[in-house]
Amino acid sequence: MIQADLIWMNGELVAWEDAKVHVLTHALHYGTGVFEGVRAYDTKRGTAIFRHADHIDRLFRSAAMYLMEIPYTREEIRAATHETIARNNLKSCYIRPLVYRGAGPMGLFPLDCPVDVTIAVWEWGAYLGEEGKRLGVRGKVSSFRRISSDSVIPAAKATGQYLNSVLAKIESHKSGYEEAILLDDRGMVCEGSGENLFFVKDGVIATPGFSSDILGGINRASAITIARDLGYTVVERDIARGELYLADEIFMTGTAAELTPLREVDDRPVGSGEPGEITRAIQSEFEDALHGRSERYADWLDVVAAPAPAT
Ligand code: PPE
Repeated sequence: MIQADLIWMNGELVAWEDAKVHVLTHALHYGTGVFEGVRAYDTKRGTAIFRHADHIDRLFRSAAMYLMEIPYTREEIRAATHETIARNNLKSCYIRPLVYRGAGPMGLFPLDCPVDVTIAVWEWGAYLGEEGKRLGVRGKVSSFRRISSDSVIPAAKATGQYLNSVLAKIESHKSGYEEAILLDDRGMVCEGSGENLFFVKDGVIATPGFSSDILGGINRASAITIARDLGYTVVERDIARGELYLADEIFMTGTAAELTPLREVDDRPVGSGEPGEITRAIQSEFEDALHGRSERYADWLDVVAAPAPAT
């Protein structure tokens, strides 16, 4: 991991090495935190954060669903993020805002614990590899089902919920695959361990909807918009596991993974075994949007003001 210099903690920038918590931090014991994964890109307009307002909104919604009140406004979180990027002199980076129950009374009842907020940034390359983005990755359906609304809140991006993704990720890694595909509690296709999933058959694009307990990915929303703008039909519907084996194309979207095609599922090639035409068309527009090369999606970018020159 490439370290940056400073991390924002409860209103202050502290040295990376000093960004520490107490061992009785509630979230460490019970997973009572919510977070975001955001990326900033080096664009011709300067360093620009992709769909920043949408990520901040989701952070506040995730916190609200777990009855955590964030002690800052959306605008304060936005400004703190800009400052953290600028003060670390990063042109492009991954951004990890985290809101968590800090050290306070022990025990499951969390509402008397403080709500702490941190924002870390660092340089992070392609999550599933540059080659993965170009040639596609190999996925395997996980033996672990995706968490369901029966027991937690899958639409929230909550730290404790990620034990589910972690189990699926370890299993797929140990079995020699790059990514896990989780089915929902009904056995329908849900998503990757950290990505949403799209399926293409006979020119129509399908993706699981919220009734499959997906995380509402911001890149999922972007891919849907781009696909429709390119003239494709996109439907949200249940996808059976067996349909994956009949797919012409499959791709995944996420902040870390960006848009990554799948070239194999459960050892069966997806389509020709190479990323297909529709995947390529959407990926190309999407990459242009991320990197500020697209006029059409220019308002998806939140440009970070360059740091003031030292006086
Ligand atoms: N599902 C899950 C479970 C998930 O974690 C992510 C993002 C998505 C879907 C896609 O959401 P979005 O980024 O808004 O399009 N996963 C984040 C964490 C990855 C990690 O390893 O940490 C991310 O991509 O930042």
